[in-house]
Amino acid sequence: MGKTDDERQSGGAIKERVREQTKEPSLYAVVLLNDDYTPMPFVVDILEEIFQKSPAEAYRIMMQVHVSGRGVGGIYPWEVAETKVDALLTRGREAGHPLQAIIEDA
Ligand code: TYC
Repeated sequence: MGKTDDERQSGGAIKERVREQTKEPSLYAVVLLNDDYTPMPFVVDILEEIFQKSPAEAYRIMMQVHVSGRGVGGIYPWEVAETKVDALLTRGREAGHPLQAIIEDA
């Protein structure tokens, strides 16, 4: 059996193709949306607990959402972003708040 181009170029080991196929995962932004009813401290708690923000950063993001209508909670691979949104929606629903978030291309 003859050697392939990859085998010749890498001294017998087929390594090159593995690196060519490796890709960074696509990233997605979890965007919190404003509403008139969810209490500010509740949103700050969500940002600290689900999005691992410091208290100061959580307050800053919450106020950005309150003033401008939207703000980014974090940027993640798709499945992580979905899990964060699920957790946020569940926490909001259980507390009786209409808090919403969407996923966008980062
Ligand atoms: N606008 C809300 C209020 O005045 C606070 C709020 C902030 C709600 C951020 C949602 O994602 C949100 N109580």
